[in-house]
Amino acid sequence: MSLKIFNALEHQKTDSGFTLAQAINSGIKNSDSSIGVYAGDAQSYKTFSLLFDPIICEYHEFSKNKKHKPDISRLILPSLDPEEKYIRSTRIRVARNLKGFSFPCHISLSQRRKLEKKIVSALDRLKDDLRGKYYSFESIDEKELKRLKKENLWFQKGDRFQDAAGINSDFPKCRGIFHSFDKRFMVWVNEEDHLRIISLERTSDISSVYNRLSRALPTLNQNLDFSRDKTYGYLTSCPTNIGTSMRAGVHIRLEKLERNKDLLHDLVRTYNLQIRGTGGEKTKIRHAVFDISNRQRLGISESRIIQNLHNGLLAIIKAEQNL
Ligand code: CIR
Repeated sequence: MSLKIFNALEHQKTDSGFTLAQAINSGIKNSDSSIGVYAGDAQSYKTFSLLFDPIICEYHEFSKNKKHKPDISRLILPSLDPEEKYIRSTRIRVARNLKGFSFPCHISLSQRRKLEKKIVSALDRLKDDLRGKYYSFESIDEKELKRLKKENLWFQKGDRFQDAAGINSDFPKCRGIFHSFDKRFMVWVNEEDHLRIISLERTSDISSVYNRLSRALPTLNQNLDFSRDKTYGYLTSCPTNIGTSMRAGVHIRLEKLERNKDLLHDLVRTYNLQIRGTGGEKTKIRHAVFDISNRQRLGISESRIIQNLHNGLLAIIKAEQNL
C-alpha cells in the first residue's frame, strides 16, 4: 500500500466501526501472506476501495467496467474419469454473508448467535436429499465430533492468517456444521464467512455435485438475504472469494505429473486453475494427491467456472496418461 493510500484511509471507518488497521492486520502479522487483507463488512469494499480495488483487479484479472454476470443454471457434462482412476473426490463450495450483519472478523458474540439461529432455521427447511442435521460445536458430544472429524465433515479453528484477521473470536461459540443425511451437502456456519455452502462426492461427477448446489442455493435464498454488489457479486471476508465466491475442485492423484511438475504447472496456468495441498490451503502434497480448483471467481459465471475446470481436468488427465 502506498503512503498516499495509507494517508487517505488511515482514519476511515465503516458504519459498523471497521478500520484500516483491522483490514490489514492479517498481512501485517503474517508477512508471508499472499493477499493480507480482509473485509469486516460489506461496506469495507467501498470505504477501503483504494486498497481493495487494485487487489481485486489483479487477482481476478477484472476491471471495474466489466460486468459480473451470474449463471448458476444446471449443466450436463461428459464423465471426466469414468474408471475413477485419478479423481478421488469432487467438491464445490460457495461463500455467503447475510445483509445487515458484520462479517466474521468484525462481529460481536450476540450478532453471531442471532446469525447462527437464522441460518439453522433456514437449513431446517431444506427438502428431500438436502435434508439433514446441524451439529453445534458448543453442544456436540465426543462421539459425534470424532465421526465428523473422521469423515472430514468438520472445520477447524482458523489458521494464523484468519486468527490475525479476527475470524476466530469467541471460537467455538456459534459455530457448527450442517450435513445432509447422505453427506453430499454440507454448510459451515460462522467460519471465514457466515455460510460456506458445500456440495461434495467421492466421485468425479462434476455435474452431479454442481447441480446439487444449484438446487440448494435458491432454496436457501428464500429465507436468507445474501450480501451482494452489482459490480463485485457476492461479498466475502477475503477479496479472493468475491464474485461467484465459488471454489470448484477435485482431489486428483497424478503420480507421473508429480515428477513433471513444470508440465502440470503449465496446464494449471493455461486453464486458470490453482493447486492446493492435499490437506487444503497452504498444506503439502501427500501421495501425489493434488487439490486442483478454479482460480478466478469474479467476472466469470458459475457455470463457466465448471466448464473451464472440466476442460482443464480433461487436459491434465490426458497429459498424465501420455507420460
Ligand atoms: C493470505 O493472504 O495469504 C491469506 N489471507 C489467504 C488468502 C486467500 N487464499 C488464496 O489466495 N489462496
